[in-house]
Amino acid sequence: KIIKKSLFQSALVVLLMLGCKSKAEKEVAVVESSKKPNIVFIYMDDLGYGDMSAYGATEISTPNMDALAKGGVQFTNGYATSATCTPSRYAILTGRYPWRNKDAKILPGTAPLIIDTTQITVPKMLQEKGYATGIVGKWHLGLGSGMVNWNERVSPGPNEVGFDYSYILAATQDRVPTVYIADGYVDGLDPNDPIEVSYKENFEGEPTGLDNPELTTMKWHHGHNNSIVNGVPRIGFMKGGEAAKWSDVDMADHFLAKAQQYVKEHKDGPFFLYYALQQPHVPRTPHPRFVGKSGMGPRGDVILEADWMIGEFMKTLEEEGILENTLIVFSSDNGPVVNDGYYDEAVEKLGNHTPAGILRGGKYSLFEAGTKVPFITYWKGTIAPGKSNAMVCQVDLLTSMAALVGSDKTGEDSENLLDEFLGKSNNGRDQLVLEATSRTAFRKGNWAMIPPYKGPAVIKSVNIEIGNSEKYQLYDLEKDPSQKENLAKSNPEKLQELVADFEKIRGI
Ligand code: NG6
Ligand code: CA
Repeated sequence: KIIKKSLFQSALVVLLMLGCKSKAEKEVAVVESSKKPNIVFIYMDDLGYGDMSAYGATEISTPNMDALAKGGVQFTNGYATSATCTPSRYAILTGRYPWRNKDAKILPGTAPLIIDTTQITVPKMLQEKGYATGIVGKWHLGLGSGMVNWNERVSPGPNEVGFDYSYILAATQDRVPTVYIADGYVDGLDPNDPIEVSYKENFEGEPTGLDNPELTTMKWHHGHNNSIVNGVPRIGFMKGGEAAKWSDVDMADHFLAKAQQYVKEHKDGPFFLYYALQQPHVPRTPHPRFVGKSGMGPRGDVILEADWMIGEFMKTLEEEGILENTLIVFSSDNGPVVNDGYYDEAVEKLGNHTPAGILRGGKYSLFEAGTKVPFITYWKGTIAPGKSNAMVCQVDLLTSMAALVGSDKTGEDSENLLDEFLGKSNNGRDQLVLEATSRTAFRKGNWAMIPPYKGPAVIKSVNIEIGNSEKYQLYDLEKDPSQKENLAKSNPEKLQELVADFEKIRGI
């Protein structure tokens, strides 16, 4: 190896002496790229603003997530674009508001890919700058372009929108197919036991949560009564693929191992890793070593489990000697929900824990708790620790990361907030359009405006106020972060201002 290297070096010197510019330029580019920081997005699923001790939780302790918050910039006004998963994940990767894409809503496991393969994405932009790019964990942005045959390579998918490496779960932990997909191939599939998936009807003779409750170890509360896998009734029907089915209790360890392996294989960098954990989304299935640890039932236990995974992942960065050359962005795809469709004691054992902190609403909601989430940037030795109240959104990461690596790429709705993300500025965005189950609302300065929407004010099954009202709502978040007092009537000028700006952006 050493001989090879010195041979290469002397060859290079000769080439340089000969004035062979292209080779020399190449060498410069290599040197530059080796200085570029690695970038890791750690993305939680349904972790609420109040679910971390660093954000004020007193009933649960998340030391590893807190270490990121305390050693980095902890944003108190950080947003996902949306109050559900698919649209937020669309935005974080594309820098484009999800409401511009009518397909960006909670997808079934059989939905086609909703990112245009010609569209710019964070990993594509980084690939162009010499980055290796990988995703480990939850995808939920659709796969294929119509009828997917799970027994062949499933494409287009993450590998077609910028990831050189992908190891994913297709949709959600509660949706079929309950298998991992590695670079488009179902991991561990036995060709003699092909997989069939349907969201329309069951396969003959297959048990379901609805008809065979005696076969379930977790009971469904609403939805989630189709195919049963590992005792858990899911959304959608699936047949076959027995050997490829994942083990729910091992999922967190499994993804951690893949993420660590990715880091080890790419430590010479630069790399981008999108590590999308599945917790605390339902079904909450902690590994036995975390069962009972939170005293809050499985929802608390899987938060502790995720916290541990993050600690282990950080240790790997440190052991590989790349912690100080790695920017970590930590956040969650939407706000919290306690009962999201299974009887799992989350409600009964919640005690004094408030997953949304002081915020109103939760997952699915246009109120603050739907989209305001833990949001942290951490870069040891480069980012000075501190808190920031700048308004930032996950949609801004594309343009900001482009600025970091010297790319001129921008996302349609993505602002360059690199200074904010590096803790050098407290400015943030002036305004932001928020989305929840295809409805939109607006934030400007310290104000939040929710236009009138028909429909129930509360989704009873999950017990969350989602923001529907016949009247306009206007809140002063500086004085009233819990959105208790609607000022639409008493401050018509402010309301008009926000409505006008909102409608302009929405094109209404
Ligand atoms: C809902 C599911 C919920 C969850 C959600 C997606 C029912 C009744 N509820 O439709 O359990 O899976 O979709 O969550 O099926 S998300 O975080 O991926 O957006
Ligand atoms: Ca989610």
